[in-house]
Amino acid sequence: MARKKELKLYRNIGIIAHIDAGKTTTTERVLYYTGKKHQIIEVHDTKDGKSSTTTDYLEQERQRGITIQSAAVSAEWKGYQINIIDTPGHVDFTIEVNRSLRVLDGAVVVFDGVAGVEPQTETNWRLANQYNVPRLCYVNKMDRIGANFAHCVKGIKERLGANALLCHVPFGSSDEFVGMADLVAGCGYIWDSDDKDAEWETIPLDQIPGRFKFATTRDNDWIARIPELRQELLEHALAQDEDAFLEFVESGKFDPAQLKQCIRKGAISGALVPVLCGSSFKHKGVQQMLDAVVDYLPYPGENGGISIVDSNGTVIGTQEVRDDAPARALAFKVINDQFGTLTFVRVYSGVIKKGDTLLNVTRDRKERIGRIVEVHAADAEDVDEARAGDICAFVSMKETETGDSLSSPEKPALLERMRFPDPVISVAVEPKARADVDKLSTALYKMVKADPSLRLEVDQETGQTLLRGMGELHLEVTIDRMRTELGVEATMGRPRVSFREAFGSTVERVYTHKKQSGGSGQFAEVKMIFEPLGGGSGIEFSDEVVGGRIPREFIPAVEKAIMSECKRGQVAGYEVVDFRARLLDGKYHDVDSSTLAFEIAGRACFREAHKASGPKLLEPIMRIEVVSEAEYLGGIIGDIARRRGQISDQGQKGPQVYVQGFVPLSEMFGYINFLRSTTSGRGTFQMEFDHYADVPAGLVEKLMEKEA
Ligand SMILES: Nc1nc2c(ncn2[C@@H]2O[C@H](COP(=O)(O)OP(=O)(O)OP(=O)(O)O)[C@@H](O)[C@H]2O)c(=O)[nH]1
Ligand SMILES: [Mg+2]
Repeated sequence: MARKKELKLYRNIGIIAHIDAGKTTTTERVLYYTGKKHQIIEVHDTKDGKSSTTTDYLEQERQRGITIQSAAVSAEWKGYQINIIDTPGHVDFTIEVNRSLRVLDGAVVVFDGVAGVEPQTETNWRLANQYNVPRLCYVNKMDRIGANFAHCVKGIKERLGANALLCHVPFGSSDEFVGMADLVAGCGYIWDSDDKDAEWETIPLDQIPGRFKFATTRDNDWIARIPELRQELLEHALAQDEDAFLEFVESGKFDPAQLKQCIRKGAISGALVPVLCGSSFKHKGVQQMLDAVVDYLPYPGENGGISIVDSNGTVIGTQEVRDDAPARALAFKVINDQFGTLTFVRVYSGVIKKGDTLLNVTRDRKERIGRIVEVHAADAEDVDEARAGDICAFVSMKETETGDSLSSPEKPALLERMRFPDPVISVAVEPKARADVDKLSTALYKMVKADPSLRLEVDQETGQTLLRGMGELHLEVTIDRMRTELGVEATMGRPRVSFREAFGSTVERVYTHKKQSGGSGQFAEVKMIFEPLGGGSGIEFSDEVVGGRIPREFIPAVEKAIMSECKRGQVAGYEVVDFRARLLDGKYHDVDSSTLAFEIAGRACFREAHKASGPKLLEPIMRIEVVSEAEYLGGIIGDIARRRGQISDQGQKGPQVYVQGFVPLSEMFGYINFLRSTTSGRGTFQMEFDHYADVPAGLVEKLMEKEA
């Protein structure tokens, strides 16, 4: 069977932004205008539980009015198939943006026209840079009081470092916002009402100045600058094509189709970032945004294929997006719901048919593809095959997890996976009813499998089950979803910080394990050096034994010992990270040496060396941004200092002020209560993990006391 639709007519895009910028609201409009949906539901009208937007269908999403998991929908626009993933903006759910961006070809970055660039916009922008995802900016909420296009564009250029290409200029702001100039098409669009079915009038650029007299100079200035901005856009965009640019400079002429081609080229290479504006809530600019998606964002593979890597993650090739190549796909999401287990994949090459057997290259296991479905938010539709460029889900896969590569068994290849964020906070979890211990562990295991930014651990001292995650909301929502989706009720302890430990200095150590008890004894000796490495570099083990002084078969036992013993450091029992363990030399005995003996020696050597190194305690440091009225600034800054924080930046954000800085997570619990009382409920804050840093020596004991 041939392809139903040419690859060039596909767009796989993500909608990404800071929390509350209007991603879900925009997605809802897209579904309406593309004829997929007849009724628009507003995010803030779903708390009663009676209705839900298409993409925020989880009970927890409706109640809180925020997106928690990314949801895919598809729509048809002017003959193009647009697959959209609506992602969450809350920092606790970054993993959803991360894994979506890994498999998408382009993104629309949504901005709140009042707030401009916000912390999570920056994080998501950096992720999109990492995965090399072309994007366009959509400045939403132009209808809100205080909407400021200039402030937003400035942020896009300065804080995101984007080469912004202004394609739109707003007509008015707040309740005067009626439309925008389209500098590419050379005309303006004016809506006659806020209704979802309102029509817009198209007028030539030269008629615009006479049409408006806005309340603010700022809005009038934009209108006055339209001719200059149009000229700027033309020069800026046509510079993508030398011939077109020269012709334009000499004659002032250009071909409109070529202009679009130039913008497309610049957007796909990342050299240009088209900037649009609108108000999704008031139904203005959404169709124009869809046109821009089709015009400027790439079809699958247009921006290059996916990297093929070896088992160490080193890039060794590229897989182009093509049907006539071996089947290769990347699993990016696993969910458990009423359909059973759904494994979402992005197919990069080949054709995968129902009934095929694929190889999970990551785990070296065969998987049969029983059913293939196209998923539309809460609904799924069976299909017979999936092709290069498609995003779909396989039903009831057994072994495959997020980040795994699936491939035709004859031509296996590992595809570059996504990186998962480190969880920084943990809670002890217990079943509500004692009898539910087993049910709870199965349910927790399922939740963790579906969300790679969660981790499950057992506290070796207390025997408690610990769930680690990205933030308090993340853990709360996980426990709540376990109740609604898997029917298991659990209680959560107080959230705790995930501390870590490190070597304080380089230490060399010899450890001899010797035991003589009656018959055969135990003997193993290891000589090792432990070297601290820089933050985030992980753990390395190198075998430098020469001359068979430790027989080959015993070396893995030493490595295993280090990898497991490092889970409990000598400061306070936290995981030891970022070091190199070099096994230099050792001794063995023909009869008495064994794998076990070397494992015991390795463990003891690690413990002694770590203790002797002057070990350090590390704590997560959060990047925070507080926004509030200027009058509370002094109180907020003083408080950050008391929490061992440091201010990195402060300034004006619309009518409010913002303060950015770095504060240890252990000082941030309950911060919301402080902020509410200090600012009479008007202040807001955001925080996200930034890095681990040493706990000052004098504080270790005090912090550990607080933890206990
Ligand atoms: N005034 C105005 N409000 C808007 C606009 N777009 C969205 N909103 C409102 O902003 C709030 C948040 O909108 P959402 O669409 O949920 O935002 P989101 O980006 O999906 O948020 P998260 O998924 O939680 O990150 C809702 O109350 C929307 O009605 C707009 O263009 N103008
Ligand atoms: Mg949302």
